[in-house]
Amino acid sequence: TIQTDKIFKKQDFVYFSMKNVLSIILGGGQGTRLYPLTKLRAKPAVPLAGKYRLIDIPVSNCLNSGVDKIYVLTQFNSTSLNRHINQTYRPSSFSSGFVDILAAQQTPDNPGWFQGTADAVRQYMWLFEPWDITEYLILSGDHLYRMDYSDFINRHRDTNADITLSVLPVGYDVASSFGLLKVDGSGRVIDFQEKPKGDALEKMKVDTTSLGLDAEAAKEKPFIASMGIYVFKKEVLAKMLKNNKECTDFGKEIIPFAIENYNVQAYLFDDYWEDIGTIESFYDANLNLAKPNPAFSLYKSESPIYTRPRYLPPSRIFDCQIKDSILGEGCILEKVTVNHSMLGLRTTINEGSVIEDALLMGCDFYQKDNEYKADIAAGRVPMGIGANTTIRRAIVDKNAHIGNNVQIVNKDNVQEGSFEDQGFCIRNGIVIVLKDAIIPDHTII
Ligand code: ADQ
Ligand code: ADP
Repeated sequence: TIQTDKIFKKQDFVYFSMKNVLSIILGGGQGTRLYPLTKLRAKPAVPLAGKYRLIDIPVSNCLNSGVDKIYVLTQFNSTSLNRHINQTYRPSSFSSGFVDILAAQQTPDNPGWFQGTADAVRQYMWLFEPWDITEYLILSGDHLYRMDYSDFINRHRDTNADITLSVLPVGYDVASSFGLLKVDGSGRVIDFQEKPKGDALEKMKVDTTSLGLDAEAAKEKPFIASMGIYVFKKEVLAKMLKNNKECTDFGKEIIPFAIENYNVQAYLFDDYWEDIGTIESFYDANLNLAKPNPAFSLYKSESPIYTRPRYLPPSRIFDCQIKDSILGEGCILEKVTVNHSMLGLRTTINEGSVIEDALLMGCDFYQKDNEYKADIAAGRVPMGIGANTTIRRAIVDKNAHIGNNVQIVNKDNVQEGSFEDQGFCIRNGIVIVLKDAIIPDHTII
C-alpha cells in the first residue's frame, strides 16, 4: 500500500502541477512590424503555414504541455481572432481549461491602450490574481517553435527561482535585436541588456561552450539571448507590477530590475525557435516549412499544432508541376507551375500561371458559381489567381482577386513602398498583396 500511495502522489503531483500555471500570451501591440497583414486583423489572427493562425503555436504548446488556463492579450479585438478562438478552443465541460481573449480597454483607472508588455499584464492583474495558481507563464504570440513548457516550469521550481527566462545561443547577425544575458555557474542570470548595440553588445559576449556548444558553434553563437518568454512566481509578478508602476515593458524594465533584486534563472532551450514578428522573418519561416527536412515540423503527432477544423474537401491538382511546396486543403490548381511556395486553404490558380517563392494565404470561402459568372460577364476580376500570371517572392493575403496575365515580381526592385490604393505594399523587397485586394488583368508590379 505504501508503494501505491507513493505512485499516486507522484501522479497527482505531475497532473496538478501544470494545472497550477496560468498562461498569458502577449498577442501583440499595434502590429506595425507585420503591417499590412495586421491592417484588418489582430496579430494573433495572422494566417500561418497554409491553415493555422499565429496564436495556434503558443496555445498548442500550452495544451500539449498540460497548461490549460490561457489568456491572450491583444491591443485590439478582431472578428477573425474571436471567431478563431471561439470555434477552435472549446474546452469540455469536465475541464477547468479555457482560452480567453483580453483586449485593451478603457477603465476609469486606465484611460488608454496598453503602454507595453508589462503594462498589458498589469491592466488585467485584477482578473489574474484571484486564480489559485503558483506561476504565471508569459508567452509571445509571434514565435514559431515547439516546446514542452512543463520542462521549463519544472526547472523554475527545482531552482526555487522567482523568475525563469527561456534562452538560447545566438550569433552577431541577430544578437542586437534580443535581450542578451550572462549567467553564473548555477544558471542564475547576473547581467541583462535589452537589445544592446556597439560596445554594449561586445560586453555581452560570453563563452557559450558552457551551455554545451562545441568550440565551432560557440564561435558562431557567442551570445545568450532571451526568447521573451518567462515563468514568474505568482506573488513576485504581482509585487513587481504593483511596486514599479513606471515599468511598462518586460524586456526594457522588468527583467533588468529583477536581476538586481530576485533569483532570476535561465532555462536553455535546445531546439528550433524563430521570432516571426517581422514581414521578412514571417515570410522566411513560412517558406522554410516547404523545404525538404524543415527545421520546424508540422508533422509530429505526439504534439500537434491545433487549429479550427473546417471539413474542407481535399485539394484537386490537374496537370501541374509542383516542387518543394505545401498545399492547404481545398485548393484547385489547373495547369500551373508551383515552386518553393506555400499555398493556403482554398487557393485557386488558373492555367499557365507560375508561383515561385510565394506565400499565398488562400481564401476564407469559395466564390459562388453565379457570382463568379457575374464577375466574368461584367469584366470584373473573380476571387483567386487568374491565368498566365506570375507571382514571385510575394505574400498574397486572403481573398485576393488577381487577374490574368498579371506579373507580381517586384520588377523595379523596390525595397519599401506603400501602394495601398493599388492593393499592395512592399516590405524588404517582398510584395504583399492586401487582403481582399483586386489586381486587374495585365498589371505589372
Ligand atoms: P520584442 O519581441 O522586441 O523583444 P516586444 O515588442 O515588447 O518585444 O514584444 C514582445 C511580445 O509582446 C510580442 O509578441 C508582441 O507582439 C507582444 N506585445 C507587444 N506589445 C504588446 C501590448 N501592448 N499588448 C499585448 N502584447 C504586446 C522581446 C524581449 C527581448 C527578447 C525578445 C525575443 O523584450 O528581451 O529577446 O522578445 O523575441
Ligand atoms: P477560416 O477558414 O479562415 O476559419 P472562416 O470560416 O472563419 O474562415 O471565414 C472567414 C470569414 O469569411 C468569416 O468572417 C466569414 O463570415 C467570411 N465569409 C464566409 N463566406 C463568405 C462569403 N460567401 N462572402 C463573404 N464572406 C464570407
